[in-house]
Amino acid sequence: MREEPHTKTLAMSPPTIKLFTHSLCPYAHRASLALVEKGLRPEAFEAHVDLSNKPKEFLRLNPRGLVPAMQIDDGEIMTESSNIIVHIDDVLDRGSLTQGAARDEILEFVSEADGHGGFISSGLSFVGGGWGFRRGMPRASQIEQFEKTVKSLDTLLRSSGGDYFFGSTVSLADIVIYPFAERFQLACREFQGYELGEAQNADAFVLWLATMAARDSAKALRPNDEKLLASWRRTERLDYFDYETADRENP
Ligand SMILES: N[C@@H](CCC(=O)N[C@@H](CS)C(=O)NCC(=O)O)C(=O)O
Repeated sequence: MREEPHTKTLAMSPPTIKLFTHSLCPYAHRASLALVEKGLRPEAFEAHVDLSNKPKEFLRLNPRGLVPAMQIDDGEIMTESSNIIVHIDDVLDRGSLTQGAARDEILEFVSEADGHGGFISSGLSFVGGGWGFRRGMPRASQIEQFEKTVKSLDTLLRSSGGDYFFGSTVSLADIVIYPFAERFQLACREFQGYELGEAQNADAFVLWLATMAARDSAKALRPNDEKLLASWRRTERLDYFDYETADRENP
């Protein structure tokens, strides 16, 4: 059998990806989801950082000290989860996450996901505000704003022609929202006694949550709910892992 020239083997070899992450951080969860959807195993790319005791080496590479931060083949460190997931989709061939004609719409959706008044900012304010949890329902205006964003995601799903925000395959749009949706669903049930999506008859959104939760990527990256809830009840903070050692295996 004729051997392939060595240079070709090198050109074809996939990039080495190192994701500085905290396995309980919802922003970092976006990057991990994108990488697992591309066929990588978490063990192959995760460099877990204890945010309550950041290693000097991590701060030297990434002085702002936030996760996620990604490094490809010893290249420059890249930060900001929404940029990182777009880059992942661009550099890894397998299974486009910005497929077809909707690419521009998906990229716009991703770049606006963290905006003021969107699902994420109004969800954080619904469950407590400032990354804390509050027991009981928030003010009427906070309920109204959050429900409006859930409704608008529900409307997008109803018109998408598939189970996901932009059609019948998962995209970066689903990935940018899901880590927060997963946490809000659990937190709303626990702290507000409120079923996310059901109060507004957002059936398509409820179905989407179940569809996403059943994906292998989501299952591989989800901590045990009961253990996570125990820490949430004790600390009453979504970002408790910034202040104490914890990870997906020991949330
Ligand atoms: N806008 C950033 C937010 C990242 C972020 O806030 N990460 C938190 C963990 S969830 C963090 O690194 N916290 C450590 C700190 O604040 O020192 C992104 O989208 O990547």
